[in-house]
Amino acid sequence: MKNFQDEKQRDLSINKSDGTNKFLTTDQGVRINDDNNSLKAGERGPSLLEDFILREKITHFDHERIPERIVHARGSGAHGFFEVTNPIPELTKAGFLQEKGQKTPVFARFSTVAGSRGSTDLARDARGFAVKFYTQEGIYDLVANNIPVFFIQDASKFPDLVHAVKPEPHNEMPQAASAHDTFWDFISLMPESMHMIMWVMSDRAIPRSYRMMEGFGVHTFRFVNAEEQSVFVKFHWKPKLGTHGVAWDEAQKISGKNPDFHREDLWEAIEMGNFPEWELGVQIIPDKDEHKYDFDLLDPTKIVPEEIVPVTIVGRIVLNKNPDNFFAETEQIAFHPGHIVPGIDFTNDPLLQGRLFSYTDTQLSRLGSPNFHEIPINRSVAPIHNNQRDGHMRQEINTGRVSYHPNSLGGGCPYQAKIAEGGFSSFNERIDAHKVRERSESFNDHFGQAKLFFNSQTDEEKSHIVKALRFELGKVETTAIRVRMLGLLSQVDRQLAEKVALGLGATVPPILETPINKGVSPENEGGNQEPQTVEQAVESSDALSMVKNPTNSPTIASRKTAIICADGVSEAAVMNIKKALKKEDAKGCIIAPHLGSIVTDSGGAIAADFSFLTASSVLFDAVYIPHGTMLNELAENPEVMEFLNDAYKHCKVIGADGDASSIVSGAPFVAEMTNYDSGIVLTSDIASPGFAQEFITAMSQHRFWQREPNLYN
Ligand code: HDD
Repeated sequence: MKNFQDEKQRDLSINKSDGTNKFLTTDQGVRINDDNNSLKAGERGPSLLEDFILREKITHFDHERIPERIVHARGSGAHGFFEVTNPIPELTKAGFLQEKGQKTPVFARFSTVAGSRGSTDLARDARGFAVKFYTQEGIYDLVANNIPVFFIQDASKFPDLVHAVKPEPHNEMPQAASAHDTFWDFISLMPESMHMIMWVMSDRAIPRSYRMMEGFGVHTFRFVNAEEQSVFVKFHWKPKLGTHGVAWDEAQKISGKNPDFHREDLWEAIEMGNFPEWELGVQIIPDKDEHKYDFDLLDPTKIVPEEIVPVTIVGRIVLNKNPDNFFAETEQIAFHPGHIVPGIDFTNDPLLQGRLFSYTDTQLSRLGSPNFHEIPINRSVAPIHNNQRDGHMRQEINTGRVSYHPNSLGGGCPYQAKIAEGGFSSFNERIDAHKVRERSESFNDHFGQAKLFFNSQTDEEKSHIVKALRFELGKVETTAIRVRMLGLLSQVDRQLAEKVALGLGATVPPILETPINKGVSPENEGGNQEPQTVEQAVESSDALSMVKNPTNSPTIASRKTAIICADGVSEAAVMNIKKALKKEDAKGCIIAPHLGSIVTDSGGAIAADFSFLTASSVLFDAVYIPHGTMLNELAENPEVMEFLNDAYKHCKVIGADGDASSIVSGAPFVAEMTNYDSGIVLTSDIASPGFAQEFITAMSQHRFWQREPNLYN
């Protein structure tokens, strides 16, 4: 099996163009002499139709946009590689998983789901986590999300779900937001969505960074080994930096201050050499255990708790190169859960089965041709030979007269591959069934795992879920929808429903045995969808909580600290914290009343990275005010107080030393504090040897959620 040492070998297959030191030409290669003036009859006369240079330029411009993705339109991507750390040839014959150290080039694209291409990164939403593996046996796409379950069980409901969450059709509002009537109307009638709703109302739906999200293949897939034996498999991505979110108030402010927050974060991390990294893990379920659990493995609204089937790590991805051109790569990349290689196969999950149709179909509409596989970012590194021909924008020049099989004129070529030669053959699953439009009764538990998720959260996380639901349902105008939702929530957790109801000024309805109260729409009455709650084998799972998540580590690598300065700041203090942060691969940014240079206490100069106008507290993970002779200027600056107040409200570390401590202790929020929490690092000493370390240790806790008023105390 050939190895890719780095992505350079793949780059060779990409058509790159660089205009440096080149003549400007038309698309036909004619050198252009004047690109600033159109051809006219006289210098003040009308433009001439014969100006082929103008017409070509404007025509191309007029056609520059392609339809954005129906969902996941807003995204960012990067190149990198996948490396096997723990080969599993006994489970799968997939060539890229066979040998330790084996590398495969990848391109990963992260996205929100509901918003348009230009919408904010910080919407409350699931995130897409799609990875294209350019394997030697063809393209393999793992088209995953950062949430391990989905809203619906059957693909036929996907257009309805998406119509409900997208801006409402009469007025195209709201953008990139689920907090509106049509979404909750649909959800309140779809009890199967309750598990996913718990996840999207949690901080998973407002990640701190794409680099700090888990990824999940959602469906159960199959691995198939060389003996054609199969096991069921669930895919997991585990982030090296742990799983972290932001506060909801912070997310909303970031959306205004920097809607490209996640895009910029991914780009900058890669430019700075802080390469994002995830481990790829698999949960393996033997074929014989298909019916062993109290949920159905084919039901995409269910997880397999890690306490029941642990995750085995098989490799890692590292993203180490930003795209050269957003459109050519990130926009034109075409993912498809049906892009699989020998050794990986599907299950009969009805959501997955529908996806297998949808993705090719959408590429035809979006990229406009069945030749989308020829776009450089979509090209397989494995050679392609078949009898597909022609179509819009065909790049390949197929030679010879034969474009059919079987043939004798072409010597029977290209010829079929035997399984032993790497030919794909579907897993030989036995199917013996009636043709029905029905859902299996084993899909009916809509509340059991929603409860498991909720029970696995810390009190702070539960509190966030209540507040998110109060926000979302608070934006719903139709009272009946709110009440219906409270009815469904009460079947997840009575206290949760009551706390949400309190914020809405409503009462939780009694659980009546009427379909409407269970969320089932009147048309479904008598259908086979009566929701149930099944007792779970585990009561709580740490992997489901972001705070207790086993992926979390104390690293502060690539986190950003705002160092608030003004003329007279202590140069030694600034250098000290910057050095300490750099040692941890974190960054200190100088924020000052103006851009340019800040004069330090020793007469030196420090360059400001941002002014108070171009920076904001919500764009940083921590705030530090060094001592110096600038006390009065900063203490009287309302922008400084806003910085500190937001940092406090969003549960971040705040630090100050020497006389600067008094700025923090004079801040209004100090009055609210019952005791100095560990996220406030103050010292009156101007040369405290342990200060920087204490600040960094506090930062490594990421957020001090216990600071917030907690609804579960
Ligand atoms: Fe999907 C895009 C993930 C259900 C139909 N989906 C898309 C992307 C991701 C997912 C990550 C963006 C890929 C990229 O970056 O280009 N989708 C999921 C997951 C699902 C899921 C994890 C449930 C487990 N999707 C789903 C269903 C359908 C679709 C049930 C249709 C029946 N998804 C699409 C699509 C998209 C898409 C409309 C839009 C753009 C694209 O495919 O290329 O076909």
